[in-house]
Amino acid sequence: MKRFDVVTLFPEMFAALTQNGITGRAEDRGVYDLVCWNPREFATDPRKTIDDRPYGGGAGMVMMPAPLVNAIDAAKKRQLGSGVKASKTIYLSPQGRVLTQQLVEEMTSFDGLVLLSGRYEGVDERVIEERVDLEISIGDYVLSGGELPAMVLLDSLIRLLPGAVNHSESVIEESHSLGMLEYPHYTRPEVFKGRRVPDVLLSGHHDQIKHWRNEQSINRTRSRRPDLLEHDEPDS
Ligand code: 4FV
Repeated sequence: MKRFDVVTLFPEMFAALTQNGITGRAEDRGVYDLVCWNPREFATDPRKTIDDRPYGGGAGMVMMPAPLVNAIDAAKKRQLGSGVKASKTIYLSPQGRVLTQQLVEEMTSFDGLVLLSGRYEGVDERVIEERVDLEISIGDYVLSGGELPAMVLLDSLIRLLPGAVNHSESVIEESHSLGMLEYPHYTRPEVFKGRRVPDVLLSGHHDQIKHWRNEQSINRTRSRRPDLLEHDEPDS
């Protein structure tokens, strides 16, 4: 079982992941468990303060180091206590390495992840220096919190875990894991608003279908995301 721990001021948000769809069913199946740690419960003052004004001035607030480090240490203690060997602590932030399918596949090797979801302007830099192994960004835009990025990361990871998806829901032949965009998908009816399903898909010729789909992926990738092809031109 994978162990996921999240340090967040909004633990209730993670019900979106654990109560729904493939990620919800995977938790029910014991593929992973997810525990949230609220830094407020690790605040050191009676008023449970977890944020303060930035040194050097400027707008907004910064998350204080102590409540975060205390929460991260509690999460790591839980992971160690439940037999986790390889655990990584990840801070979700726009300053991080941009998430790709390849990076997600690399992270399936860790049996434990501690995710730090920030709020306000971010966290005190010394938390990152002291406790963070890797910073990850889900994209070059600014959100109001790190909870949605943490769920994006967890969703993309959980669906790759053994036992998470049924064979009919295969994640194997996914174009993105091949560094390309997905071919178009069709289902019944054969004609919708006068638009027909491409004949090759109705032909039953699996080789021709596979070839057509590969062509579609290459053409779409070339026209929409040529940057994805920079690395290597897949052999047609
Ligand atoms: C973000 C991203 C992101 C920055 C300040 C939360 C916000 C606020 N995280 N990929 N893009 N985080 O915008 O990961 O605390």
